[in-house]
Amino acid sequence: MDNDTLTAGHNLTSLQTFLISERSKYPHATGRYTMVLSALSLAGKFIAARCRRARLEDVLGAMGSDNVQGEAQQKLDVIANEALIRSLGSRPGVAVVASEEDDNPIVLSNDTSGERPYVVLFDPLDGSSNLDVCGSVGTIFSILLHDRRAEHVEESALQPGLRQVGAGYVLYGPSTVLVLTAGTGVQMFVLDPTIGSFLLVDDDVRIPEAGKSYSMNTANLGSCPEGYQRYVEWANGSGYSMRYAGAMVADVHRILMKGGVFLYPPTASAPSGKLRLMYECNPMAMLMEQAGGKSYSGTQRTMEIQPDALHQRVPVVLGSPDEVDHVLRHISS
Ligand code: P6P
Repeated sequence: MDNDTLTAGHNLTSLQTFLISERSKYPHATGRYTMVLSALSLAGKFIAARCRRARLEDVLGAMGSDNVQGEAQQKLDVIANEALIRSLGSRPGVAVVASEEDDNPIVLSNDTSGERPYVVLFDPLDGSSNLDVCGSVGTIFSILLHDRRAEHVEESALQPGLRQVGAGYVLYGPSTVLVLTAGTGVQMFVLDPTIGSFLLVDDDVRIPEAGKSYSMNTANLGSCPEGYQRYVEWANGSGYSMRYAGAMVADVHRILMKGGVFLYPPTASAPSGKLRLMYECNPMAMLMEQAGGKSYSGTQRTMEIQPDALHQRVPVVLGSPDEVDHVLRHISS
């Protein structure tokens, strides 16, 4: 079997092998970044397993019985949140975690010696209501360097997206997919549940330049600014298709793979947009730009926004560069 056949058809690179290989490129690396990604991978595998059983456990919980650990049945998004906090908290390298599920950042260490250089923000189970209908859901994460100049360690969580040193998501769908970037391109892994490893399937993910597909909850269209209404009218008249799963990770992954544009504009019920800047839009923006795409919030590049609140919401337009440009042309005119 020649090398090409081996490389092309037989995936022999696990996430751990990939991380060790990447770390070897940086002689002064401490291994703490590797530990953070390893913790996120472990939590992702745990959450994937629980998602597979969510409906069954719900049935057990609905009978008023306790689960096997003697705990009252919990909503899976809380379980996912706990898994991420416990996985990250048990590893060196993380000073602060911030979650959609918690009002304030959680300080794991006030150590400013540099031994815990990272802040990890996440949406533990984005789109969790899709679980009730066996739809795809996801975990989204953003990694910042702990700003030791900050007077309070929590302030490290409020840095613009351009300061991210890593970002990614885990998509819990027919298969479990991990997509991540550390600023040198985008890599994609698929979980092989028979061996419990994420295996590398693409070491340089590139988004198609264009794709005649948009992803938006058009039920909100009537309350969106007129530019978005003009864009949708133009797209519908230009032979575009519309796909919308109602879970950001599922919709964004489709666009990363096939091309197109994802939009969540300002609406009457969400005047600043619905999606959160720090742990939804910024990590997705980094992934898009690293894969050759674009991400804007209105006419501003998403990652340039200076955050003023942890759970700040912003509008978002992200995807193929040509498709984002089509939207910007309509909302800027
Ligand atoms: P709507 C899920 O609730 C979520 O936060 C994102 O995953 C998704 O893109 C969006 O909200 C869906 O919102 O208003 O279309 O139901």
